[in-house]
Amino acid sequence: MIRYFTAGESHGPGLMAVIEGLPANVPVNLVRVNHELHRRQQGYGRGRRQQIEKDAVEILSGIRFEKTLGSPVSVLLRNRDWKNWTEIMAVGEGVSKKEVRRPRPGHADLSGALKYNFRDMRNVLERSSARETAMRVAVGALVREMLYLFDIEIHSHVLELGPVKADRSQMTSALSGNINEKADASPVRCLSEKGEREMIAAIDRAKQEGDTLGGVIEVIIRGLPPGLGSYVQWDRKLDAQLAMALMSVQAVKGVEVGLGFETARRPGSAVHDEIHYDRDKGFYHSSNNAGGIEGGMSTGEDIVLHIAKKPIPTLMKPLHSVDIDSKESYKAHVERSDVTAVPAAAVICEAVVAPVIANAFLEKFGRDTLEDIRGAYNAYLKRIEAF
Ligand code: EPS
Repeated sequence: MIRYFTAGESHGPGLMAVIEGLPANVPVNLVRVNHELHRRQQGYGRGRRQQIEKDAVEILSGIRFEKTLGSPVSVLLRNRDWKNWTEIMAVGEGVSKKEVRRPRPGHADLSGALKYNFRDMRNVLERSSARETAMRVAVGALVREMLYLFDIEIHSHVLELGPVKADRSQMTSALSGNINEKADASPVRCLSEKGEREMIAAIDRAKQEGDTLGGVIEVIIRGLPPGLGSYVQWDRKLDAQLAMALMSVQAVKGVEVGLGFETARRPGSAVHDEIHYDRDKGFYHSSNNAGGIEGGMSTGEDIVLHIAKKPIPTLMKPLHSVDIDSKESYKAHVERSDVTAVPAAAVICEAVVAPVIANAFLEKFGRDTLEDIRGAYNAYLKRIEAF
């Protein structure tokens, strides 16, 4: 299966990953991979860091003549900001400046310092920073190179940002088309123009007030055949695996599949998607409240996920905290940050679900080489058609 690890500190020399399990002979377009990194750097309400960085991958192994070898793919992404931090983040002897002693409520600072016995909480924040998501987007982008070949698409857009809830009835045409194309054109990835205006105004207000905003993201995965994932064992359930991947994204506090929490409030007759059959289409559902997953398996409908991201914990008007040395009350540490990173988080959510989907796909259709996978996939589609 596809496994990967990331490494790297936010202001260290760079980020890296080793990805194992990508099948052999998958064509890789690095321009497209780097474009995913560019998408993550967008979004209204971000701080100055994104003006410093121009994220692009260097491949150190696993790809030859623009195709995967089936061997581990190792990826490097250098931090341009490193040149400003060489002394503070030195691997050898350095200068201990910019120490962090007043933990930010909502950040990993305090629990991390207690756990690893650090008196300078920079040691925690450098790794817990959402900068790490740049590498996860690179990994997701490489995995998506395989998914494209089977017409599997992963889209995202922003439904809510802070107090603003975009009106879904104004999005219908956008939702049926190429969602990413439209969302990419919006500075807040919102498919409704009114929603976009209101979100931008809310970000401006939060910035003035020294505050930050979270939001709700929708991820839509299209083009999956039915039967990926499994009901037979708890850790093989596709929804469980997707939820884990999404909950691992910095600042994510909730994940819903399809109607999610709303299913708990409705009777069964108003929740479950009725089944139909059509000679051309085969089996299909007349609605998709299940969000494309039943019994831990894909149904063949779009997979629809909602992700709640909390506001970034670094507030320019900081909350109450305690100095870990003096134990006296102080305002929390302030460090350069973003007012919101919800639009970027949507792109990150697309990326982290890609390895989960690819693994479910490879589990069903084999894994060593693209040709074998294609053969198994086509045979499965034929069998389903004749079912
Ligand atoms: C981020 C880079 C960081 C932050 C942000 C995300 O850069 P810097 O700390 O140099 O400004 O902008 O990280 C956080 C908000 C956080 O709490 O860690 C990025 O590349 O996405």
